[in-house]
Amino acid sequence: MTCHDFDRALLRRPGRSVINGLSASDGPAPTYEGVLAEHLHYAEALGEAGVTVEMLDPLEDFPDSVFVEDPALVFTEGAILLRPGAPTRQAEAEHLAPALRRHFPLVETLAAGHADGGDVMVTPDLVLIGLSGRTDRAGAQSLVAALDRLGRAARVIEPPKGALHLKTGGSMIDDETVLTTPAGAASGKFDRFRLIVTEPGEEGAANALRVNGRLLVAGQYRRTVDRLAKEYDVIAVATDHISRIDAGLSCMSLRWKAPA
Ligand code: CIR
Repeated sequence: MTCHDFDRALLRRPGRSVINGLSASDGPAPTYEGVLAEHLHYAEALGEAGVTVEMLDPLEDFPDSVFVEDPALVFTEGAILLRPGAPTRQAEAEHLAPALRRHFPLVETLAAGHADGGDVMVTPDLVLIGLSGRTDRAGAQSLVAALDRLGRAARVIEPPKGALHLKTGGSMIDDETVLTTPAGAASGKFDRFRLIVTEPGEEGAANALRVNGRLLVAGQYRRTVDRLAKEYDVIAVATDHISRIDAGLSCMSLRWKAPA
């Protein structure tokens, strides 16, 4: 089964409050205009890659709600509403529920614990769930059970330390290949895949997004973009502003293939 064929995506426009999104660093905050421009470019890139985008209205009370990947997980077979690990993000799931119910007849929920979609890596035969500061063991195990109800096999892994989410440090960019950081490669966690390592100082590029035949890569990481462009049909999308609130390219959409 290939895991990069999509024809639909759900996005949420950033609110002005996005400048107060969670960040582990004390560097400069993004500007609202900067995030908005990056989000628009991202939505256009998804369209260019063959996906129909639905844009939800901003939620000003939830600065991180533009990162719709974290409160849910979606597949052709159905959706799973998650329970994000950050206290300020937990209610994002209930705000996403009406849109998911419109698209998916089957919406599963987590029985216990916390899990963020950023910790979920879908591979052709297995869904990998990384434990993190956001995804605890109870949440990961509840997610394994919910995935099983959708007919998907899953495994819980201890990802390389130091990253916000599993996919901060690695992305499946085709059915055999993971793009990862030097730390991700050294961890051995992705050893069953072919690895491409981000160029020195460009760890932020590891959160890339494969959509159909195209590969969205954070444009400010020029050397990694050039390396990938030798092999993939790359669309460079800047993430200078959203990366200031610890985000990359996978987190701004939920993607799936509608049933035939
Ligand atoms: C957060 O800390 O939750 C947001 N500022 C960034 C979330 C990024 N999500 C993702 O990569 N899946």
